Amino acid sequence: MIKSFVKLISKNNVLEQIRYASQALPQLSSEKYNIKRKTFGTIEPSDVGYFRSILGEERVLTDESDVLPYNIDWIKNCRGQSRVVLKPRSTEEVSTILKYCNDKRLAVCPQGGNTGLVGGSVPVFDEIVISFALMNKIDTLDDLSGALVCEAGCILENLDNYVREHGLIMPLDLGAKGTCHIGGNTSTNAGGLRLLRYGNLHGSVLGIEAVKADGTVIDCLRALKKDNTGYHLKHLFIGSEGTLGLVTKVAIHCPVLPKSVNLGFFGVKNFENVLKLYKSAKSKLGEILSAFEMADFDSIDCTVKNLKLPNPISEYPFYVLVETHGSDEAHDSEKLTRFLASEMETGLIVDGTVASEPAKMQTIWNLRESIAGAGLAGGYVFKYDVSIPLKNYYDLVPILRKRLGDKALKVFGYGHVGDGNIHINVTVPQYTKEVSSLLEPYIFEEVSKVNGSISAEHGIGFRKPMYIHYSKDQSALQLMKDLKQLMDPNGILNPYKVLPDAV
Ligand code: FAD
Ligand code: 2HG
Ligand code: ZN
Repeated sequence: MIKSFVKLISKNNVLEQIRYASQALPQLSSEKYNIKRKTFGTIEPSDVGYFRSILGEERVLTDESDVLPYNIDWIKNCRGQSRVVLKPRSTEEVSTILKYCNDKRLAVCPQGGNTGLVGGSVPVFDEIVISFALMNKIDTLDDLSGALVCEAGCILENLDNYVREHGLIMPLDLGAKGTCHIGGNTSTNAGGLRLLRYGNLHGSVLGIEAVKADGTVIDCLRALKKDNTGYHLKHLFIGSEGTLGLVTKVAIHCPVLPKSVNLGFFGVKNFENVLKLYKSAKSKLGEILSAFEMADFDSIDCTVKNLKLPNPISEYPFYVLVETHGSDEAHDSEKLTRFLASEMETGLIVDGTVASEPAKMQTIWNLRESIAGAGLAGGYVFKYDVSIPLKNYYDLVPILRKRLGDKALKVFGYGHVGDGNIHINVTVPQYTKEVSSLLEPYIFEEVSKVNGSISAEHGIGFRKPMYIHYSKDQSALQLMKDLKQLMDPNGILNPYKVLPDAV
């Protein structure tokens, strides 16, 4: 066990270091959340023998210390009890594994980079983990249309580095890019930092190859922008978190690498001004605006202190990060600098800095992207990822501070203002049922009252099926259940996730 953690700590990655700083194992998910095992088959030595006959010794992990990291999620909230990890290298192998598991009623948990934040990527009981880590080949890139076709296990950052050499970028970017897989991104319909500009994966993903529970390979891997031939089946796999099929290949549209990139980091005195600034940025920066992110004082303070990262400006109640992607450096940087100057005059921006040098921009982005891991240093973090109408966007943060009082170390809010998506993090020394019950279902009730969504971009996973009804109507839930029944009649794909037990 220790061996695996040490191996991971040695990675030169500040977020990974924080994540594994504590050797304490999280409580078993089944105990913590009082879940009963469903009547699936139990893995026998003969099953392991079968998997070894297809994959060989090395791609079937059974040693406890090798399997452990696959049982624990990124925020160390969930812990499953899997005893087997399979590492297929091809769609055919995935298909053979699933056919066998379906025949024997063995449940499986697909896993990409295991950066998911809702416990969807790790087993709950003894589900077999199917890791996509070795399915990491790039098939084709058409640098004229921008269509990239690759296997599900390709790491997002590796893909971005690859397409950049061909004058393109990946249409999504997130703090977990160095670890998450494109198959995981697709399965969660990940949003990220530039959704405002490049849209979500239902728009960018051109095609998908997936394997159904019974092993049937569904080939929807077209790399066309337009294809209106019947039902748009690829969408079933985008955001279904491994419950309808396992994504093996993805065709995705990559936008052109912007010739000019500029970044502003601003101090703002209150949230009302953050919203006014957003309105102004849309109007004054128009077509070049690529990101509009906000973080409150505690988000940045916690990140600066816990991760020892520099804050390029002084301390303010709110911070706003504005990025532009354009094609004319002189024009774009002048536009952003003018925006800063004029909004300093109006008082919407109190202080700020604008950068176009890659190193300085990286320092600012690093600060923003590290907020997700910063709270973990304090012990335990309750994370909520909700969509709220902009006028109510920040309301819950002060309400929760009051509600929790000294039961929380910090309550902070940050997120993708451009998408109406706020991340609320509540840090505590350790998980307690008392704090949990003050937060849930309270937050979801409040979100539902303003017609928000209880999951903006992270998904439902293991943590939220019991709350999905706050954002999904009964009729929609029934259709989800019908689709699940059709595509996975034995329920072996990622059980205990997404769908509530009773609809
Ligand atoms: P995993 O965590 O391994 O899996 C996620 C889900 O997808 C699970 O249900 C799993 O079973 C399923 N799955 C994985 N691969 C497959 C497959 N091939 N076929 C079928 N199902 C599969 N998310 C955002 O949306 N926006 C952000 O800005 C963002 N920032 C983050 C920053 C940090 C520091 C961290 C740790 C996480 C962040 N996330 C963000 C959450 C997470 O990175 C995304 O949900 C990501 O898309 C998960 O990809 P993954 O490969 O790690 O998938
Ligand atoms: C982000 O935007 C991620 O940084 C993570 O979606 C959010 O951890 C979180 O709360
Ligand atoms: Zn986010």
